[in-house]
Amino acid sequence: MTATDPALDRLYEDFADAGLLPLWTQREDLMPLTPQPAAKAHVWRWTQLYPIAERAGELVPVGRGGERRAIALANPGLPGLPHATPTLWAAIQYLGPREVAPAHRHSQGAFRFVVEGEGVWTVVDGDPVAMRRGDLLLTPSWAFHEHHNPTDKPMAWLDGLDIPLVSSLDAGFFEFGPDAVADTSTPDKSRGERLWAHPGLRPLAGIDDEVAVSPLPAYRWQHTDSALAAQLELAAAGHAGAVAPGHAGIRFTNPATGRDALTSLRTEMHRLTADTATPVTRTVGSSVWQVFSGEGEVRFGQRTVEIATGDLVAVPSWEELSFRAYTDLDLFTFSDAPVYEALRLHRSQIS
Ligand code: GTQ
Ligand code: FE2
Repeated sequence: MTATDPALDRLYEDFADAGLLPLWTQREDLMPLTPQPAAKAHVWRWTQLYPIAERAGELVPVGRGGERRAIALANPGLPGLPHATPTLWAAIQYLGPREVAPAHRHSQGAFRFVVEGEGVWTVVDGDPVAMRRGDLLLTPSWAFHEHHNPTDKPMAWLDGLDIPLVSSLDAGFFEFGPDAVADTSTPDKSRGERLWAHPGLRPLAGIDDEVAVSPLPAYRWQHTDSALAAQLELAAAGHAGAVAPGHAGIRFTNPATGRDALTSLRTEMHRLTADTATPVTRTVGSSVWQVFSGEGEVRFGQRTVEIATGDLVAVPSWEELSFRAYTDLDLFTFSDAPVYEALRLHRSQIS
């Protein structure tokens, strides 16, 4: 029997006419031995991103329709798509002096992380939240949000969303909000923080409510920094609590449940002391890392790339990954881990 067998040819034609395809010709692609991501490990430089965002600020208005001056990291392995990885959106968003990004809401979940600058308030379901260096700000799925910059300086930050995931799940819904800014006040502390940013203390109002997404809209740098510093101090004194010697790490969690702050995205901050290297790890699911401060290198398999403040790194599923710190190195990261864990598809390997 050969491929030119006319009966066999007819069978394949009939498959196509009937809207059918056999497994046996594509088994290796459909069911690989290990994940075979199309996305590539890639690094974007902050020194290139920021000036490009500034130019967009001069040339492109922000307003209703386009909604945001957000410039997405496009993975070179996913040509034509504004996807950092198959599940994750990562963008630099730029808001000039006195500009407003109008209110809307969507089923995609989002956060903002600030590497430099301050002065924008993001109003989340009517609660104005200040954005400052080192802060993580949440915009959970379906919460109305708008951003306004009442200062005379521009500000840029990192947006992380699950846009590609929601797109591949055909679960995207979107609604425009009112055109006028809901609340132009600029409080130092959001209402959410005033209620929830007290360690171990939960307000009695709604204590029995299920709180699926974090009621805390902001995770402030002061808290993140002191949590990381404490781990390293304890480790230096011979106590447990750090990830490894010279490696501190925290996860941003929902204070009501202890679970991930957002339902589809995991967010963490890692601190490596100078000369510390992490073990080579592979994880199912993809991630994006941003250097918050310091210098070091990231290694994908045999390829090593130097990284510095603001640089962004996309890591596909099952890629060999490790970091080495040249100076003290703070790394923010987000991933799709909660999704893989919910589906029990998570796996990792440390070599
Ligand atoms: O700030 O609301 O980068 O809706 C992509 C989509 C930011 C936002 C993005 C969004 C936003
Ligand atoms: Fe949005």
